[in-house]
Amino acid sequence: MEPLVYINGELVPKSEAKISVFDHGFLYGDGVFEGIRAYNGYVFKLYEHLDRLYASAHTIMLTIPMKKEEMAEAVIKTLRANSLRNAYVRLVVTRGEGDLGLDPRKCKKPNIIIIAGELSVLPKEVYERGVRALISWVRRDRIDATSHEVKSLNYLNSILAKLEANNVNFDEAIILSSDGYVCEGTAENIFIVKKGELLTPPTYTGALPGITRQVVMEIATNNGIKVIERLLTVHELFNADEVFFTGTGVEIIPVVEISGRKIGSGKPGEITNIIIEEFRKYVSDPRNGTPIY
Ligand code: PXG
Repeated sequence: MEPLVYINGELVPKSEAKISVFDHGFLYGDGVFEGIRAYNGYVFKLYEHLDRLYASAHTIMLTIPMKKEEMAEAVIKTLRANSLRNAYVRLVVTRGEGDLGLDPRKCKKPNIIIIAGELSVLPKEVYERGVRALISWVRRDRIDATSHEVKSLNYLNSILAKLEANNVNFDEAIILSSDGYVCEGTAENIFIVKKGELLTPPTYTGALPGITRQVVMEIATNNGIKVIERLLTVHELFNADEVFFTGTGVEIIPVVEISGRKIGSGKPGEITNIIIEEFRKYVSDPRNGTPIY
């Protein structure tokens, strides 16, 4: 059976799931989205994702014509319709159909799209050996510009960095803030381990306030690992004992090389492995999700 896609309240087969070419999400990247995972029949941190979606929409002055509870039901309905228990959910809200000018006032009705499927971001062997990352020449958009604190449909900033990594056969890129501090990956937050402590950049570097990041901070604290949120320099990154990325897509993945410098032992680190193990337990705990069935 063909997968079913939710579009504005209806479930339509994938081959018929279409949006107008006049949609400003397509014409201008005008819209917001979320990437959500479901584990063992529970949508992981669904309300945290919805809070972030509605916050992103608020900043870009896009009124989502649905209450959060209705949106939660729509996500669950889409997963049920596709008989999924473990899945990746892409929830997109666009400005809607307008004309050929960018003025958002021309768009009368946002389009709400929910796609449920599978996602694998990096190959399995990269999880085992660790990521080889490149520091990109592309800086994160400034916080007073198209800040990635907003999860908008503008991902060219990340795509440029990803292209650069792809061009030289690296697995992923690390993006610096406009003033040269470590910010994040293309679709991941970043953590370093130094002398047994966990450090991560604040979101005012222009990074997305990641939900996996929040969970990792909680897991670390609960396991007696001190977490510090502060600006990090490239020098500190190169000289970290361990580095890892977090995100809904990659989950948690070790970083073992950055722009030619070996990180720590050059193998996935001890604390990283503890966090990965605890994260697996955390996501399979029903208390951290919303039941689908
Ligand atoms: N930074 C950026 C710029 C992101 O886009 C994260 C950090 C991690 O946030 P979460 O809340 O996921 O821990 C993201 C997440 C995709 C995809 O298909 C992108 C993300 C998540 C899932 C899938 O490209 N971005």
